[in-house]
Amino acid sequence: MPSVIRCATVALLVSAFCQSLSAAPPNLIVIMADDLGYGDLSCYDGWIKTPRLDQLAAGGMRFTDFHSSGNVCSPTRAGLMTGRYQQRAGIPGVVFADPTRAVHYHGLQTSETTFAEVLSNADYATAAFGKWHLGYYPKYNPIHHGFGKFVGYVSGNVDFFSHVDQAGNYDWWHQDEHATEEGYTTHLVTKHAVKFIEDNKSKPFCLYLPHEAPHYPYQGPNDTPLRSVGGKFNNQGERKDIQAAYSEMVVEMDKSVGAVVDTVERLGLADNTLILFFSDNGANKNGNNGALRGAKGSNWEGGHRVPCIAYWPGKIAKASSCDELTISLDVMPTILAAAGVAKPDRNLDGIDLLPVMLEGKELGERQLFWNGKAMRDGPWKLIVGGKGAEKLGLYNLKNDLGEKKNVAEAQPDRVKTMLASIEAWKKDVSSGELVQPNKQAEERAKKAKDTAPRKKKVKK
Ligand SMILES: [Ca+2]
Repeated sequence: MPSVIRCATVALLVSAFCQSLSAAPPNLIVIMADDLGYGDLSCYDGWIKTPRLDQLAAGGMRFTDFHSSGNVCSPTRAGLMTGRYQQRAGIPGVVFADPTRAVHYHGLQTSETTFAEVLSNADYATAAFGKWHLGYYPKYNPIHHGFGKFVGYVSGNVDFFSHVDQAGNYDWWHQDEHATEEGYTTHLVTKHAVKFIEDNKSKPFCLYLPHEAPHYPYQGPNDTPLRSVGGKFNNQGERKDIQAAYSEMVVEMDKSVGAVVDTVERLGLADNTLILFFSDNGANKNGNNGALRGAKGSNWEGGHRVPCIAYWPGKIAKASSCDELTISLDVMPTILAAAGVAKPDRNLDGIDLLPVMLEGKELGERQLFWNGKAMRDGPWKLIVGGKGAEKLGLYNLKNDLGEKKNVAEAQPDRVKTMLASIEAWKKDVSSGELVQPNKQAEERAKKAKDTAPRKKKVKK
């Protein structure tokens, strides 16, 4: 072959190879903290030094008006998995560990479509390492929702060392079977995450890493196990210096984020990997929600406005910030768009944020809803009830982030319109089929109650 033709052929091959490289679907990493507040991280002017998350923010985009769709754990997770308000999946509240409550038997039904399922059907390797909290029973396990791998726990929290949940049950799983694995929860899920990235460096992957930190029990990496199966214990842990423990837990999670980023960089995958980090709801009183009113469980901003960082070197502008109104429901449409994979054939409530992240575009005004008790319409927040909100309140968050100045009386027309929107939303999200096995659940709860050992009466 003449050398000119040979060179041309090589050039063509190199060009085709480069094109196939640039066209490779990106890797997707979704990291979620548990109960981390708006005022906890140093990159949000918070009280805990988190150098690795700060680096992520410095190298990417920091959201200032990002929200979890729930103000407690399970609902946000159901919304995150499906890209739809969690009420549509029949998970408006926490799936409790207590077997005498019907809701204990609820979970994410396989009739729902998760982002993992869609990506897995598009040949992505998928895995979840950490907290599931979308059903206690094997039939609800992540492996039945599109995740090829699952290591972690299915309840709301476990002892960071013994992996016993707060009802006294052992709760550590490999796939849908109990497994014994020694170590501190944060370290274990990180180990599995790093290995998963290494194992899948040559094909597109989606890693979901829902951390336990900084949810109670308040245990740092140098503490000892507290809970045993069937034993009696204080759910929160035994440390008196709870804030110090909380801080240690956040620091370990920060290191975990660093380990994931380092792995992606070491394998040369950074430019083709989108990393999202956020929290599933606001902090409780042991954490910090900055200038926001309220805390976890409330419909005030402190219950659901959370830190969120997007990182994709070369694609998302460094040290950028986004003030658009965004929500955890947006994660699914965003990562599917990044992957170039079509959305499932059903309406999603979230929207694709890539135009915001990659081109700095504005979303325009949008409405968001929390539990049928609060809503946003642009800068306006209407709150009609829930923890600590006895009376109807209207706040303009643009100049009143702390929800201190109730202007409901001065704006009756706006209140009326927003109340009508909440009613319409409630009707809309309850219009689907009931997906939880309620009758069965009630029967099982009753049986558990009837067979539970009776508590001794305590004399006064
Ligand atoms: Ca939570």
